[in-house]
Amino acid sequence: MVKESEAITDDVAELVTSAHRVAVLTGAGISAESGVPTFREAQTGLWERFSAEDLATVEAFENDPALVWTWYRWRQSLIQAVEPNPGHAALADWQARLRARQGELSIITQNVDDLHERAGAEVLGHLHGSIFTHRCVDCAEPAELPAPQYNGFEPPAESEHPPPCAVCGHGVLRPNVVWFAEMLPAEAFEDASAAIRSADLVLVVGTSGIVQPAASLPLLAMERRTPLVEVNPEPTELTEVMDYSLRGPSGTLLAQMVQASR
Ligand code: BV8
Ligand code: ZN
Repeated sequence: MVKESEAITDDVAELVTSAHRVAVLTGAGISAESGVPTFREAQTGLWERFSAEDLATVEAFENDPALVWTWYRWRQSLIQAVEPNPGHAALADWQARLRARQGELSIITQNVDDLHERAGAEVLGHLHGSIFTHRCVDCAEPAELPAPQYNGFEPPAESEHPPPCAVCGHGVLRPNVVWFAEMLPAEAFEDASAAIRSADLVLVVGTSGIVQPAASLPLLAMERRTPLVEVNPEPTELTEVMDYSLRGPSGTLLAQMVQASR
């Protein structure tokens, strides 16, 4: 039966202190305090009539390439304009301290941003790809692009078309994110599964637990009775399988957990 609390309890502090191999699954919520909207929040500007789920699909891109392309380039501008928050920093700090004593903290993220890395952490896998790299829809050749110049805090008034592929000349570019109904990168998913199977503590931070198959990863911990701790201001689809659910913002609670682990 999950134990919910708004602060770190003694038994969570004990788990954190004794953990040697930690696996952390993060979602959009860990970047919320940096100012990056979560996936379930309403869209604005050109995209206000759409949900993120409608836009993050091959069909949406084929149907209106400029609308979807601009959404990603604008989101990339926003991510570039914000900073990692104390939640990202806490995981980076904890990872370094565990590695210093031959332990490990594996970060598996659903996020397409680079805020974990910019906080100094190493990420084991980006299950849903990266917004920063691009490829041709036809020949799949990677393409180098200059950073987008949008104002990340002000949705653009009109959209721009995805550039043509310079290699094959007939495809257009797309971001290297995983769209709905697309397969996840196999290596990232396998590495994530292995890390969770060998962990002695699993954290689930800032995810609604709706999107599959990422949301099934914590079940690998439950099967082995590995302690499961959730950090989220709201209950989620995964709260019921947690041992502990810390009901608050990750920026505060992760910092408290890392403090307790010293
Ligand atoms: C797949 C990249 C196999 C793009 C994303 C029918 C047909 C086909 C597939 C399906 C189907 N029905 C279901 C599926 C499977 C589908 C799925 O799960 N759908 C859901 C909607 C039910 N999954 C897929 O399609 C996956 N592929 O299954 O392939 C296949 C192949 C062919 C046919 C069938 C199957 C691909 C899924 C990947 C999609 N791409 N992102 C982009 O970013 O634009 S997913 C996207 O949504 C994000 O990456 C993220 O992972 C996800 C949103 O989840 P969260 O991260 O949890 O974010 P969310 O906003 O939901 O929640 C934020 C949380 O933060 C909240 O709980 C909130 O309380 C909390 N929070 C807020 N503030 C804070 C906080 N927490 C802590 N601190 C705070 N301060
Ligand atoms: Zn091409």
